[in-house]
Amino acid sequence: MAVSSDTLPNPPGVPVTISPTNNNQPIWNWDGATDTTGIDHYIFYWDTVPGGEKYKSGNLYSASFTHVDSLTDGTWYGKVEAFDLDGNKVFGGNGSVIIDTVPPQVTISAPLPIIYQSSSLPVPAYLVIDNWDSSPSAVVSGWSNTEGQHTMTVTGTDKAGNIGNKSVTYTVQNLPSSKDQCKNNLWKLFGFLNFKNQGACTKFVEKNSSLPRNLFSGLFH
Ligand SMILES: [Ca+2]
Ligand SMILES: [Ca+2]
Repeated sequence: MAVSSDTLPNPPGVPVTISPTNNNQPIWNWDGATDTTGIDHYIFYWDTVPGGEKYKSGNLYSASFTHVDSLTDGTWYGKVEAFDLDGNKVFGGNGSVIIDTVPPQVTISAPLPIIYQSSSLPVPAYLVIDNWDSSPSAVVSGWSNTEGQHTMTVTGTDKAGNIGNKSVTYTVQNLPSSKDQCKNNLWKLFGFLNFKNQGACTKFVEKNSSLPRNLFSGLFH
């Protein structure tokens, strides 16, 4: 029964949730309101402006609210209204959450998907840009200057936990420096030199062994 002398509830706490987040159905929790005759229920309000009341929940009988409809990316504000058993009501303060569901974009400028020699393979060069996070983390894996095919991957992660990545596959192939590297069809490994047979490979080795090394290294990437 309502009594006219009933006092307003002590307001509920500011609603809190993990922020930033890529969960667009976040869960808010708050410290419950208190009242001399007891709290009956809460209503949670949310909007894109602080204190706004564009959207609201139904009656909540615990100090928690989970969005059923997904929030769009951006900053959202939430506040709680507490109702006591006599129908008196009071608002708590504004909480906020940043929703970001867009992963960082990764671009790789080096190495290129081509053949390099070990000595001229460039170090990884890349850019990681995010729609919201001004400094997303970047992790490089798979870069190697040993001979063979390698796939280098750059993985970017923003503060909301979204992950974006890009990969490049390149080959490290050094020039043959001994005739043994031409034998038993091994000359076919040097496809970028366009050898027609083992003899062509052997001639290449003979010719280049007499060239100064610095001139030699300028011939290819
Ligand atoms: Ca009261
Ligand atoms: Ca993002």
